[in-house]
Amino acid sequence: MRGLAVCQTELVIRMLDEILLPSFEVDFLVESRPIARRLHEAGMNVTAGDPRRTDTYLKADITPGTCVIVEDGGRRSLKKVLEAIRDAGATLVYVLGVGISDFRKREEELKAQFPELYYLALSELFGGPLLTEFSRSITRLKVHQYQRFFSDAERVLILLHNDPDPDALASGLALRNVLRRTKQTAIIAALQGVTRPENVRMMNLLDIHVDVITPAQVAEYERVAMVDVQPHYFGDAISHVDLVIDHHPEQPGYSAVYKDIRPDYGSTSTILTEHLRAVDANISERTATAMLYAIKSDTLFFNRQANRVDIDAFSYLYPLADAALIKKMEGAEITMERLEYVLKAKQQGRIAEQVFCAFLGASPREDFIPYVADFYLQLEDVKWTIVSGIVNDSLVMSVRNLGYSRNAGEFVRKYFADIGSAGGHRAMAKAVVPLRAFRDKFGNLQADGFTERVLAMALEFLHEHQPADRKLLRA
Ligand SMILES: [Mn+2]
Repeated sequence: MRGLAVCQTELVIRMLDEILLPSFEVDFLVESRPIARRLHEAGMNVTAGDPRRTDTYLKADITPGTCVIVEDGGRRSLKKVLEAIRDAGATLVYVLGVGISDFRKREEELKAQFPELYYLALSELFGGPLLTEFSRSITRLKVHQYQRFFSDAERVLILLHNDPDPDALASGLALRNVLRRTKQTAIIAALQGVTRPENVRMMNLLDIHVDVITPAQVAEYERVAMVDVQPHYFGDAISHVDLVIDHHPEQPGYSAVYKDIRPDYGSTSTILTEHLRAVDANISERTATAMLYAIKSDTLFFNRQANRVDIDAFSYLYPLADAALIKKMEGAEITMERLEYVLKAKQQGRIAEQVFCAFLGASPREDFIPYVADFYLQLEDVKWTIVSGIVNDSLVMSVRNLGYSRNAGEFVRKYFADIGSAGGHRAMAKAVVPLRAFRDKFGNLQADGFTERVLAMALEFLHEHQPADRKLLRA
């Protein structure tokens, strides 16, 4: 493809020449004869001419297919230049802003007169990669510091939250990799082991071992790290922690020697991918597979709280991981036991205005509840699911929605925050309420009465703050 670049600055010319050749054949047009001469002597295709005159472009032989790049240093004469280019018949016109502080405004101004042009700002084109590089060097510094701090310990502990999920498991493996340790010298542990079948399957397929330990045993380790969780989670059980890496909102009231908390990240594995990249670590297929699966699972395959960094980490890990193994881990979601609860929900559940509500009764494990909630959200006519059950002496409720209506977290907080724990995101939320507290507030409801009551709450919540016409659209 042929290009003509209309520039004033030598640096811009040299840069474009370096970037565009040899994929593009580019001629440069400059106003200043001395610059033209100098660059010509340096071997570039540079001619001098008046950029405000149409015949300059006719002489340069531009056609509607020529890509014309015009440097914009903020001069008033730019519009004249663009007019001349248009009159000469060019249609592919790019304006490259250099040192324009408010380039959006400048773009708007120019587009009012030349709607077909494209505006690119040099700062924006370079900003991304440059900032990534710089923030990587900050990460590198941090990683070097904690690597050193952990290096002289004989055995270190990597502690995960209870019933570790894929992100916790993968982060454990990743941190062991950053610390350059083996399973003998860096122990991955939790106070309560893995129960969800798909997570057990992940552990088996990837041969991940999680020790179950007591808070007293934590104190036996010279260095303690926590991943995907922060010390407040354990209450007073753990008195000392050296390193915390987590993507949940930062909690006050604890001190750690080092921490890296990034609440805008979709997973802790994303943070650890950056740690590994910052120090150029070799990532084994096993670790990459675990981390890739973790990012997928924590962001519900980029449906929730995923941002550019998660997608970056994903594409970095993808070629290193075993895709077939990930497929196998995902299939592990469906079990006979879970299908029993799906059936129960079908018999007992109610649906109104695209809200599906069901009460599963006593459930031996908590994971049946979110599983059933996720399951029914797949139905074509369902936009919200609210599934509850009783685990031990508490009512556990999982709420899911397709993400473009009201906030699921707000729903559980509104009705249950005063009697239990309730919280979550826009598209998924959870409440855990002691049965006694629930009965005190709502009375002693039987299964059907319970479902009706919750459904009524959901509809009330969805109808609030919604203009009538929008309600119809979404119904
Ligand atoms: Mn996580």
